Amino acid sequence: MVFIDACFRKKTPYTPVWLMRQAGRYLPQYMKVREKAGDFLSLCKNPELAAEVTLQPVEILGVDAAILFSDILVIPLEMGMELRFEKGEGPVFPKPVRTMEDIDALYEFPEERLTYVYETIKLVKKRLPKDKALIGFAGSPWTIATYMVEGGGSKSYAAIKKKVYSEPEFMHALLIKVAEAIKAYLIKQIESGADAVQIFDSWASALEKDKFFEFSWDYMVEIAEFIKERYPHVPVILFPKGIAGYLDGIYGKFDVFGVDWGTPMELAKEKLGDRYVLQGNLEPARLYNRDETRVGVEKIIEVMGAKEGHIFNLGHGMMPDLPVENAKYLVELVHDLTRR
Ligand code: 1CP
Repeated sequence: MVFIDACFRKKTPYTPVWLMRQAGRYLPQYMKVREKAGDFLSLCKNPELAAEVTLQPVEILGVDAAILFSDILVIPLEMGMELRFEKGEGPVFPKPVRTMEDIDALYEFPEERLTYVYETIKLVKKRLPKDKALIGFAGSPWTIATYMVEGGGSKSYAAIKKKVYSEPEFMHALLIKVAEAIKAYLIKQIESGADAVQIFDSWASALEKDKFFEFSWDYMVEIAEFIKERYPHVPVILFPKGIAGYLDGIYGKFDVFGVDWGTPMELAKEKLGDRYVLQGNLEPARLYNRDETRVGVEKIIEVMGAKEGHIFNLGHGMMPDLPVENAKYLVELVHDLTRR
C-alpha cells in the first residue's frame, strides 16, 4: 500500500494523499446516506452505512487511504455520557464532567461497547481495494476531555483551563481514564483491520507550552508507544493542531507527524523532518478556489520534494461547503506533480 509505505519512508511511485474529514457534508452522496440513517450518531452506529460513507471518498476523489467514519466523541458517549448533536451548535453533553465523583461514574471500558466501530472496519476492509489503506482514529485525551468538561465545543476553554490551573489532579485523573480507554480502543481497531491509526489533538493550541506537554502530548506519546510496542508494523500518526511554537519539544516513538495549516511546512521540516514523516498541510480554504489550490499544492511540494518523507493532506478538516470538484482536482494534482 502506497500510503503505508510512505508512513515508513519507503520508496513509493508518488506522494500519497488523503484529506482530513474527507467523508462528510460536502459530498451529496454522504448527505443521502445520512438521511437514510436518520441522524449523525445513528450513522456512526450503523456498520453497513458507516462503511458506505467511509468508502465514498476513495471512490469519488481517488485518495490513497480511507479514514474510518466515526467520531472522536463515541468514547465519552460509551463511557455513559449523554451526547446530542444539535443543528448549528455541534456536539452537546448536557451533563459535563466537573468533579472526581463524575470521573468515577464514567464507565471504564467503553472499548467493549464500541463493537459497531469494529464491525464497520471489517466491512470496509472487505470492500476496500487492496492497494488502499484504512486509517483508524481516536481523539487525544486532552481534546476529548475538552468536550467532556466544557459540555460541548468551546472558544475560551474557560471551564477546563480552570481545572488545569487549580485542580491538576482532577485533570490527570480524567486524562488517565480516557487514555487507558483510547489504548484499548485503538488496539481493537487494529485487530479488526485498521492499517494505521491517527490521534487528533484538535484543541492542542488551547494550552501554553509547558501545559501542552503535561496535559496533552505526554499522553499522546504514551498511547503511541503502547501501540508501537504491540504492533510495530502499524503506523501511528499524531496530529496536534496549532502548536508551531512548540515544535522544539516534540518527542516520542511514532511514525508520522501531522502538520496543521498554521505551521509553515519549512519550519516543520527543519525541526522534525529527519525524525518523522510529515503529513499536511494545505489550508483547507484554498479549496474554495482552484488557482489558490494549485499555488498552495505547488508550494508544499516544492518544500517537501517529490520524494519520501511526505504524505499530502489538508492542514485541518474539509469544510461542509467546499466544492467536490476542487477536492478531486487536488488529489489528481498531487499525484501528477509527484510521480517519480
Ligand atoms: O453529518 C454531520 O452533520 C455531522 C458532522 C460530523 C462528521 C461528518 C461530525 C460531528 N463528525 C464527523 C465525522 C468525523 N469526525 C470523522 C470521520 C470522517 C472523516 O474524517 O472523513 C473524524 C475523523 C472526526 C473527528 C472529529 N470530531 C474531530 C477531530 C478532527 C477535527 O476536525 O478537528 C473533532 C474535534 C470532532 C468533534 C465533532 N464532531 C462533529 C462536530 C460538529 C464536532 C465539533 C467540532 C467543533 O467543536 O468545532
